[in-house]
Amino acid sequence: MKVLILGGDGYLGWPTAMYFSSRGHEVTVVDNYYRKIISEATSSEALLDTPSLPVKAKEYKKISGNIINYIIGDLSEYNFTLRVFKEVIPDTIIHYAEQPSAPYSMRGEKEAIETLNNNLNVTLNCILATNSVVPNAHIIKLGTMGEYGTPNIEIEEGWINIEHKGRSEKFLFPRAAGSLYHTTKVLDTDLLWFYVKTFGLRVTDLMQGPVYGFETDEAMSNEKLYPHFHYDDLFGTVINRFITQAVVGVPLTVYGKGGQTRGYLNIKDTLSCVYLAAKAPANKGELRIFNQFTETFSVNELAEMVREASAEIGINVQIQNLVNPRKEAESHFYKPAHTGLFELGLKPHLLDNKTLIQMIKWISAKVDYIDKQKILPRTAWNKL
Ligand code: USQ
Repeated sequence: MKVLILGGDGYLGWPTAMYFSSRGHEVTVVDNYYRKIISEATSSEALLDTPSLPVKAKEYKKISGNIINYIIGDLSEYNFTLRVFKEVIPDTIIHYAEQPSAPYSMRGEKEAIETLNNNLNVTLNCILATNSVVPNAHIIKLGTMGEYGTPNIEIEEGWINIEHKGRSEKFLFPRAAGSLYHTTKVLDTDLLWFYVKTFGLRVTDLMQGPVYGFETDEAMSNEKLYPHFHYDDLFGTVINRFITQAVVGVPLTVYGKGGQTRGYLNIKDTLSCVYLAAKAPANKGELRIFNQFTETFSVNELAEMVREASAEIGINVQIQNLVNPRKEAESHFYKPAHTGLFELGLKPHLLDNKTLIQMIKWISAKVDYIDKQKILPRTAWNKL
């Protein structure tokens, strides 16, 4: 496959590039370092400074012999996007090029506008350029489980049949996002669905839960090839944050009552899921939706697991319930379906003590780089 990865410098973008490349596919990544720029602008730098794409591509070639092509530019500009598509002529487009942080999108007016403009413009440009240059190509779009929110009924994989007054119809499962960022993903899905119907595109929308981890087989322990690891309140996801907090001696920051339950997955499983979706593309005119996570946990359960794993290697961890900076249900029903990717062959890496301890040990070796000022929540939902 000729694979075009939009957002190829990101936490998931770069590991995905290596994953496809190491399996013999021709990979081009595009990025404008937006994530890095806004991390720096908000004092939320990643744990380690990751090199630029040219340096990473060179390092990767050294250890694997494979070439990853890179193009630097802003995919929210249509002319640039069109040029990239004409240059690459992809079979598969993997679209990660979005502002990925819920707290960042709720930080203020500037960040809200930026998130909405970037995320929707890139999605629309991706759709239009695909239709114009490669209408048979497969778009794989990273959505989020947060599109569904936490309804009091079981969550289906994307679609639901509804019977109403004696008639029935299939609809997108009702969405109820909990931040502006999550709302942009709902709007992305609506855009994709509209153009799947209109242009007959083939699209897979992956509703992914929070991801944890940093180590992937393709990096071959070369830390220059690791993704950005964030532990700050804006860009760090909860498991990555708890592990860092355990190492640096900050009580684990459970927001509110801690009953918030989500579907989680190891970064290695993100890569397999995207690969499985790419190998078995959606049909023309199909918007295929998979719920992409391997197991569910409440925040309290995660905090307990991190405390136990830490205790095994002699680290004493405290847990603290903070006033929740977000507006979200803190104790709720949660039962999402997630069979589609398993049916395609997903073999999950589940969260166990061994995985947690490995992560804790790796972070422990970097303890001098951890800045405690970045840990407590610096932004709240009701500020806007
Ligand atoms: N949480 C805490 N303490 C913390 C950080 C988070 O209790 O220190 C809680 C949050 O309140 C939330 C849960 O943990 O209930 C998950 O938070 P998160 O920051 O790990 O994840 P979230 O903001 O929802 O976003 C992340 C990614 C986003 C992706 C999403 C999937 O940043 O790109 O779309 O996970 S999902 O959560 O299923 O919508």
